[in-house]
Amino acid sequence: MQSLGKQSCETRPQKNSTRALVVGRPNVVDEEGFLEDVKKIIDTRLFTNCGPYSEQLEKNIEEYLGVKHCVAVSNATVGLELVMRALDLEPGSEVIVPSYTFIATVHAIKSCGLVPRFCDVDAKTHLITVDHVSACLSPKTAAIIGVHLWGLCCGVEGLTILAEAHNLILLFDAAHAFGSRNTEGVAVGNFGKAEVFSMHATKLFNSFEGGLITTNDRDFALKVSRMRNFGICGQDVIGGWGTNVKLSEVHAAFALRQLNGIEKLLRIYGDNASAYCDELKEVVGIDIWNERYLSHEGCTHSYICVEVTDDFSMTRDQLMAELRKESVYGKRYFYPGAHRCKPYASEHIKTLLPNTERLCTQVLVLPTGTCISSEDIQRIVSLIKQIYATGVPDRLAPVEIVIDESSKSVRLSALEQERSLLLERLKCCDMEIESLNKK
Ligand code: T4K
Repeated sequence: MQSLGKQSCETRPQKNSTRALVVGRPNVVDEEGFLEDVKKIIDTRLFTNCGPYSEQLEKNIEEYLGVKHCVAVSNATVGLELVMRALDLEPGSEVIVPSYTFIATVHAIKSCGLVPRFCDVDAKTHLITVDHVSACLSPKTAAIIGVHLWGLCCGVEGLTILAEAHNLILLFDAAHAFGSRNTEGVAVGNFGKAEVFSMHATKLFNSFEGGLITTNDRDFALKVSRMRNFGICGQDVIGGWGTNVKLSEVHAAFALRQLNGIEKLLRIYGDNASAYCDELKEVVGIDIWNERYLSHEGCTHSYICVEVTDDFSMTRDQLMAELRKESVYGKRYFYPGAHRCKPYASEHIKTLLPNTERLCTQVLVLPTGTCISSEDIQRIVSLIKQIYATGVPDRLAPVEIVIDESSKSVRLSALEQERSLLLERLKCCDMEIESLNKK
């Protein structure tokens, strides 16, 4: 039987003589210090339930971001859920969300009995805009979730005005954006009703797992803080509904050590982005997103994102497959787009999000972080240039993507599902063409 735990790790590197370069290899700032903390945690027998390390982490995050309140939780997905539950939105109300995001943002909405209303993103920034959101407003809209992708802050000012004008709640998924700032230099974490960061292993600022909810609203912070701990608000007193999404002391201790090294981490990600841009900006058909924001100090470049356009000598998937043969594991974030994924796809056969759909077929995320040296970047860009020069003549040629053996059956069923959705979509297009031709 296939190991259940391995299902999602499509890119777990294969054994190969060349060192595998992956997206999201975790940063570790201070291993020795952390091991000392673990020893203390074991000695004191204070393992969880908002202990001293968690409290210290929240305090230090508030100081670093200049935000009034931080509530640490076990990951960003449950953090988003908690925030939405705390808002007591009418069940069935719509939440406007970009389809171009990690599926977690959308699943969190659904988990709360709310309905995701998919919105397109700007072709250049990859972020939602006032215009895209406005096009999705309906009498059922209750909230908007902006996602600060790749470490770039959304246009928060415009979105705030729009939300206020329509009496909507504005939230931000800041999973990618710890350390990011808007153009005025205000740290992400301060916008909307609340923002949620991820400290997943693969993030610039990570713990093994973890999430942070930030808000400048005291009452809201208190409500969310109680809800993460079963609704307990005093000895033997339950103040309301709650669940268990606390951050353990070991996770908090690791995050505190990472926070001590945050400036160094930000510098490394910035330097990696500059190195990639220097090398890739001249390559025909490679549009490197990071280049647009190199001079924006508030962008952390927590991901390196390239758009493989039609001018490149092969498709994005063909390039990804070629790179994997050389142990470079790029990721297709966020293929095929949330509105084309289960359980949302069947209701969105007719939803057209042109920019999202283009990005889902063109974007390739490349390795960055502290485990990627300038020599590694050189190797990756040389490979891309070499692959460009060699090319493949047939853009429709089948792509063989190296995947972990344990993921094979999952991948097969996903492809079958995708194929049937595409066929359905094709039918819809044919019908629309026919009806337009008749008019
Ligand atoms: N919102 C947004 C916009 C997000 O991007 C995410 C998470 C969330 C919300 C939710 O946050 P959390 O609830 O997770 O706190 C990964 C991460 O699992 C996920 O956290 C992240 N976004 C997403 C963008 O990436 P996968 O499916 O790509 O993971 P996987 O297992 O393929 O790993 C990615 C790469 O990292 C691989 O190349 C291997 C490497 N890796 C991974 C782990 C876990 C390591 O080298 N070591 C490790 O321990 O989702």
